Amino acid sequence: MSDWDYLWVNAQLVTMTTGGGEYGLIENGAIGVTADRISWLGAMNELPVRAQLDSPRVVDVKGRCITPGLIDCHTHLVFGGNRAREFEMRLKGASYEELQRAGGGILSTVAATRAASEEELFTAAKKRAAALKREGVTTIEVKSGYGLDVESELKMLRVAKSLGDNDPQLDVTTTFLGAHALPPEYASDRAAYINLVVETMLPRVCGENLADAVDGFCESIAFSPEEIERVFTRARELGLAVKLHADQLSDLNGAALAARYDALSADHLEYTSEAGVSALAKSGSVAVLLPGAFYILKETRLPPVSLLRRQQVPIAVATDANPGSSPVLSLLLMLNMACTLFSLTTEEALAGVTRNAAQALGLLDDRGTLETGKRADFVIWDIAHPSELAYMIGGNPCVDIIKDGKTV
Ligand code: DI6
Ligand code: FE
Repeated sequence: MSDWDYLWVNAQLVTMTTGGGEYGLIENGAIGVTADRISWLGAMNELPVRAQLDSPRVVDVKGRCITPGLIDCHTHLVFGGNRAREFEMRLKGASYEELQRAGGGILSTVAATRAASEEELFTAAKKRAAALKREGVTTIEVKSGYGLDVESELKMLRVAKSLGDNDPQLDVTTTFLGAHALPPEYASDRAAYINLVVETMLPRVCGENLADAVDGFCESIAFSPEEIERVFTRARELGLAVKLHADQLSDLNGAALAARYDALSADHLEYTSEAGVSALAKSGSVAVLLPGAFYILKETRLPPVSLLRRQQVPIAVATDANPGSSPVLSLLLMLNMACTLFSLTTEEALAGVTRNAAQALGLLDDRGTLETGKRADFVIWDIAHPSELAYMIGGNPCVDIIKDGKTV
């Protein structure tokens, strides 16, 4: 029986491939793996006649749904301390921007992250990753950006990378976010900090192979479009892909800026204009929506979902897991919020944490859908229809996770 090493049968296969029906659904299907790849996939009645369904290598999932492994394509999972006290202050009326300008916000996490050892950061991040994993997450992106000096940024990236080492369920991609906030020691010399990022941090990060991509926070409380351009220019010279925190709190034409550098994604986008959406459509960048940050900051300005749809920009959804604007460790909750807050369909939301999240990480050839030849990362859910994943809040229906062809 050479078609597969293991076969899962009687499944609702939520393939998330495009061109077929909703969710790329194959009702009453089977999926086989050989080594770490999907080697057979189709309807039960198309199984080869020689298939021996009573073999111990065959698992009957009894009508449950199987989706691709979930992908969280935007997280800040590595950080020191937390900002629960700041959450209290915001509830009493302080705004996120006020706290940031007063030296709190990101900078308070920077102080805690600099003070933490690599081991402490790892232990805390590993716990957060475990929460994501329980809900069927098999790939995450993790950013630096709370170190903001050479050694602390490298420390964060090493910790982020090591989250995936020896973890049978989790692949980690890392992103260098040196342009996240201006560190206090450069408060009076912005250009000198950007020089440090461009001339010292980026070459070190690249030389030590610590990042798959480069991100920036383009915002009045962070960095200007011109400053981000300096970082992106150097990143592209070094052969690194870019992505951007764009137009979250104001429209600085961040989406168009990201598009000019062929960004993998532009993220947030609440204030993105129609021209920004058109630019993303042309560059083929993914729009990553982050409903957790929108919710926590009690934002009212909605991302331009109808325009993104009309211009066929792929939409991803992520947790933005971070200690300030999105203390969120549930990607399933983000599915619900993307639907209720941003009016995505349940199918769009699920595509946002599978196919389009894979594209946002440049990994669509390898994962993100159920197709033969792709990595055998998938999740068995105790649900009868994929809409249930976005519909229910709480009560995690994940029953089994297969990563690289192996049950974990
Ligand atoms: N992502 C970020 O990087 C910033 N906002 C966001 O949505 C700030 C994160 C933080 O407050 O620590
Ligand atoms: Fe973020």
